[in-house]
Amino acid sequence: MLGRRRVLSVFITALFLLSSTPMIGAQDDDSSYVRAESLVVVVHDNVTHDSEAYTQGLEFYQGRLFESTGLYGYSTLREVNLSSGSVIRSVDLNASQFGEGMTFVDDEIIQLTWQEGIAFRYQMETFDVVANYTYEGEGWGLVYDGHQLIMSNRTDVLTLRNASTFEIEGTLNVTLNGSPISKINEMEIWGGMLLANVYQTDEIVGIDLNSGVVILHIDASGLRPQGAGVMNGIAFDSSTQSLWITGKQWPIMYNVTFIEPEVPSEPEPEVESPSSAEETFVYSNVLLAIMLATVVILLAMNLKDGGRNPPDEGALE
Ligand SMILES: [Ca+2]
Repeated sequence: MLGRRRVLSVFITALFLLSSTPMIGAQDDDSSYVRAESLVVVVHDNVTHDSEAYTQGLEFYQGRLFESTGLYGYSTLREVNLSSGSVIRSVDLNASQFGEGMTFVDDEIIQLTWQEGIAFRYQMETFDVVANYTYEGEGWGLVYDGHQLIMSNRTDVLTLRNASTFEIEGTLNVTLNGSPISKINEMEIWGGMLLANVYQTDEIVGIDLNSGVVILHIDASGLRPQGAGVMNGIAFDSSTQSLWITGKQWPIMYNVTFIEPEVPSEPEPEVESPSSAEETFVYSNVLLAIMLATVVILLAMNLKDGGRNPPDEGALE
């Protein structure tokens, strides 16, 4: 009888433990982040780009294209003919300075350097340097949103700076699907958001300017010409409402838009399926345990009753 009680006790304990197991899948119900919408690039047109230009900054000003190039001894600020790719005019940086991101603030241009900690402010029509600023850390991308300068520096934290003084006024942490995303490089304001190249990838991210959350995740793979450097250069021409993309020493620049992938991507269901399967597995275990426990309880009760009141065959009518 003690053996039956022990068996019954084990099953009831097992039932309790299984029923108290956390339901896998319920943990995934975290709505604290916005999942980025996945898009792909569609090319509408292309023009020649200087394959010698190690593109670090790319921006239009009233339909005119300007570019900042890098590498020690080759760094420039230049105005470029959009149709031919030829350099209209250019100013060289000192050979010890590696050009980086650039952007317009009204009719002036601010250009970063990579590790030299100095930014130059130019008068747009003359390329005369009218001011310079120093800063800590690396200089990567730079863009002006009409209110503040937004500067990237290799990390996931963008620096917000005063457009007149270059002083730091704030920061913006960039996250993709809930996790920090670093190596934000060349940038552009487009459609009310911040578009940015992610260094050493074929990805462009669309970042919410208030939260830093990536709301668009754009796959631009297939654009990079063979033998060329990484994609780095996004510029929106407001005079024609056209968006252009190029890269470091790319011989071509693409006019693009972004669309949803034609074939629905499979990864999402695959991500969901393991947790669903595990959830089903847990429920099955609980159900099985309940059934087994019920059988044991009924068996125990039956044996108990049987021992106390042996069947009276005479009563079977
Ligand atoms: Ca740009």
